[in-house]
Amino acid sequence: MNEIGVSEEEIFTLLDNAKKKDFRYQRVLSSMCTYPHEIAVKAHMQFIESNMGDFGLFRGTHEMEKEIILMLGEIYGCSSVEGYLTTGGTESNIQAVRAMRNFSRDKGSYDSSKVRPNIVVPASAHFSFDKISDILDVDVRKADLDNDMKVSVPSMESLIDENTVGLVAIAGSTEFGQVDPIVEISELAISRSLPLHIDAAFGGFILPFLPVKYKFDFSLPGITSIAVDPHKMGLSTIPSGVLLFRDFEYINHLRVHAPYLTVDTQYTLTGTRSGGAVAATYAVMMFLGKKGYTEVVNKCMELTRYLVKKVQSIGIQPAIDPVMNVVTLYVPHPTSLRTRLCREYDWHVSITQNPKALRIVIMPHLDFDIIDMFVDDLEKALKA
Ligand code: 0PR
Repeated sequence: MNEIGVSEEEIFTLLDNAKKKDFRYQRVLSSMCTYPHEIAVKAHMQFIESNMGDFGLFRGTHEMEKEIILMLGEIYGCSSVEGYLTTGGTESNIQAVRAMRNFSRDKGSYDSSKVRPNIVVPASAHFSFDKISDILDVDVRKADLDNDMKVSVPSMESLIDENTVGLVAIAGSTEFGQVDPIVEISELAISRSLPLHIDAAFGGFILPFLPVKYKFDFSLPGITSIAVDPHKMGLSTIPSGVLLFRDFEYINHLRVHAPYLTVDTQYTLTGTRSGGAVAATYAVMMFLGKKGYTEVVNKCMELTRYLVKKVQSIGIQPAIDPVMNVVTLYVPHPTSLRTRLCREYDWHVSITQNPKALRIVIMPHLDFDIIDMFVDDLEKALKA
C-alpha cells in the first residue's frame, strides 16, 4: 500500500485500465448474471452504507427486506413465508441444508456423535453442494438423471436411508436449465417425512413468468425451502440471493444468540450483510412487477428459440429441448471449440460435463444481432 494515497484522477485511470481487461457482457454467453437494472443500481447506491447484520439500526432497509420475502412468498404460493437476503445461491443452499441437518439433529432423528447424516440431491446439483458436504460434514448422495437431464425419482428413493436428513430438487439446473419432476419429489418427501429444498437460484425468476407452468414452489406441500437469486434473472445487483422457508419451524433451527447487536438473534450465515442489495432487489421488483419480468423472460425465450433454429439450420442439435434460456449444443470436440471461440472470436461460452456439450445462457444483455454474429462465427470455427 502507498504511504500517501494517490489522486482521484489516478485512481480512476487505474480503474479504467482494470475495466478494460474485463469482458463486456455482449461477448459473454456463459454467465447467469447480467447488467443489473438501472433502478437497482440507483437504489443500491442510495443504501450503500446500510448493514442488515444489525438491522435494528436500519429499520427502513429491513422493512424492504420483509417486503421482498412477502412478494416472493406471494409468487411462490405461501403467505406464512419466512426468509432473508443472502449473498447468492451458494449461501442459500448451505443454510437450507444446515437447517435440515439441525432440524433432524435437534429432534434426535440420528445420533450426531456416531452417524454422518446424508442428503439426496440430483447429480445435476450445483457444485455448491460439494462445498456443503465439506462444511457441514454431510454426505451428499447424487441421484441419477434420465435422458432429459431430470433426476430419476426411483434413484433418489433408493439413496434414502435412516440417516437421510433431507432432499434437494432443482428448478433450473446450472448446466442444462432443466426442471426436476418436483411434484413427484414433493410426494416422496412427504411419504418419507423429509424436508425438501428447491434450488431455484436461476429458475426462480423465470418459471413463474413462463407461459408453460411448472410446479416448483410452496403450492406443493412437501417443499420446505426455496433458494432464488435476484442477482441472476432478477436483474438486481450482486450480491443478492434469497432463502425462503415455508414457515418459522425450519428457519428457527438456524438461530444463534447475538450479543451486543440491536437485535438479539441472528438466523443468517454472514454477519454483516449488504443493505444496498436489499434496496436494489426491492426497487427492481417493485419497478418491473410481474408484467416487467414476463417481458424479460419472453425476450430471453424468444432469443433462445431463435438460436436453436439458427444452429439447427447449420446441422447442430440441442442436447435437450430448452425449458428455459439455457441452450446446450452437441458439437464435435466441445472443449477445443470453446477455446477456439474464445481465442479467435472473443466469444465466452461454457461446456457441460456429462454429456459434453457447448452451453450458452441467453441472458437479457443479448439480442438478435449478437446471436447472428455468434452463429456466423460458430459456423466458421466449426469448419476450421
Ligand atoms: N444453484 C444454481 C442452480 C446455480 O446455477 C448457481 C450458480 C448456484 C446455485 C450458486 O449461486 P451463486 O454463484 O450465486 O452462489 N450458477 C452459475 C455457475 O456457477 C453462476 C455463474 C454466474 C457462473 C455467472 C458464471 C457466471 O459468469 O455456473
